[in-house]
Amino acid sequence: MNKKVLLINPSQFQSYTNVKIKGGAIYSPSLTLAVLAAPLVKAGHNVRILDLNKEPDLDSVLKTFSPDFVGITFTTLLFEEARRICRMIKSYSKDIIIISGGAHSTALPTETLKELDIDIAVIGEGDFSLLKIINGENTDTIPGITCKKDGEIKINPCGDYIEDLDSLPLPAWDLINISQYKTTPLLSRASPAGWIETSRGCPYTCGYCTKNIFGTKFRFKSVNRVIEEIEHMLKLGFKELHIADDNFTMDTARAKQICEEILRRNLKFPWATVTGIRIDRVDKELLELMYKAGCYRVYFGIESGDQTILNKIKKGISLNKIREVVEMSKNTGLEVFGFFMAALPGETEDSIKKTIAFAKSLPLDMAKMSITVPLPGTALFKELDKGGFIKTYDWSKYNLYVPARDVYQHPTVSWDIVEKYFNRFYREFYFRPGYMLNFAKKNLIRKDFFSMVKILLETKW
Ligand code: B12
Repeated sequence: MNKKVLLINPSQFQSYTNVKIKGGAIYSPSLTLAVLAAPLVKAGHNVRILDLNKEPDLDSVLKTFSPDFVGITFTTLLFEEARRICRMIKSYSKDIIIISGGAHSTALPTETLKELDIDIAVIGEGDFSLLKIINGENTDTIPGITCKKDGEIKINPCGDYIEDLDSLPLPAWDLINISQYKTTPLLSRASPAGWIETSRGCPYTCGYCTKNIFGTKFRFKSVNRVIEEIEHMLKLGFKELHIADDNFTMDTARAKQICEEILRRNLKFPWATVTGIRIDRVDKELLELMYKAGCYRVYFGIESGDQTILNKIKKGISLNKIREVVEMSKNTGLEVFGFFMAALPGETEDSIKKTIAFAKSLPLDMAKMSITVPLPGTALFKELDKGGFIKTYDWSKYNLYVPARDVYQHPTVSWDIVEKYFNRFYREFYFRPGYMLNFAKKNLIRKDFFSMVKILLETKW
């Protein structure tokens, strides 16, 4: 029997409260919910996607749509927002079955079920487990879900990861009014920009990264499937695409074939690797192909300017290699964005100084530094928790833009030092006369130049 399913994307305001460059936060249509909706729509269920970043009035949607099921996605940072939403839904009707999923539910399913007014927490990939729940299959038989049974919490062991990603239906973007989304000019050339997922999983073991959703095996969509998804998104009105993969260029040959097929089909659209690619998973030929195929900016996870720290977090890259690849990317014509982290394991005043100096020494177009927060489900969280360094499990304090003095005691550096150099990083990187001149020269031709300047002027440096 067809069910009415409401999929909710919570307001991300909580996550970005203290973000340095306010205008740098991305508010795009939710890839997660478009992906989860697709198998449900294909099975004939009546699905609605509600993005509270765009339509905050949950109450009226509950009244007009009166769903049988609600699915909610949230990161750890949005836990309190999820709590508020679930409480609202249950106070509207106790009969609505609430299902949670995503990074936090996967890391702490039992706690999530205990703490929130939800009925089921899905662990890992939810594409088919959600469908089974909505189809009314016996919850005892559905792998990777946690639910309440006779007052007890029952966890069903996870099944295998989805091996054939081409078997997933195309994301149900048509359930979202994408025209209401405007992507910040700092992180886009055209708007609206949309997220595309071409692979899942990453074999690398960076300690601060959440691996428990998609695991360590690199699984990927075929070149034809990726192109089919690109054409689908462009036809629906997306003007730019952002790669959402953990490790898009893990298989450099596949990445090259994707670029070659974009060129062969003469698809013209700007795109960028916004969630970061690895320095050691690109080469000159691939970078040139990416640039020719419309990629205008590559984002690299650089993290630190201190080799000891990079080794300690098992990043597996060298400072020399970083410089070589950043320069190679620039020579190709690509813009380069560097991600850095403060307060990584082993951090000292000296190492954070090195990171700032290193960031300024590279020909980067933009850079972002976030604070290392031990997120549940990561090796770093386990290590700090075991060592007694974690101070609170109040997830609302887990924010990546403020020194995490309330979250944990850092074993090697004080939060005053981190705060001092975190602010210094942005001032010293962006307020270099040469950099500002270059930024102006490069962007003066852009029609949204002044809105970019407005964003930077509104930033509390
Ligand atoms: C792309 C991305 C973003 C995009 C958002 C894309 C989107 N989904 O709309 C942007 C740039 C906006 C973003 C922002 C942030 N992100 Co982010 N992001 C990612 C990334 C790289 C891919 C996520 C994605 O879209 N994957 C594709 C979709 C299809 O997969 P999915 O979302 O995981 O959903 C699947 C399952 O998780 C599950 N599922 C998820 N939700 C639900 C809900 C239900 C009901 C069910 C049944 C199943 C289910 O089923 C889905 C299909 O299999 C992940 C890394 C990762 N490996 O997951 C990090 C990740 C989710 N982000 C993370 C973080 C911390 C953030 C930020 C806080 C970082 C920051 N700098 O501020 C912000 C804040 C945003 C927020 N919501 O709080 C962490 C979350 C960890 C945690 N414990 O919460 C991750 C896991 C990165 C990491 N490696 O640690 N992110």
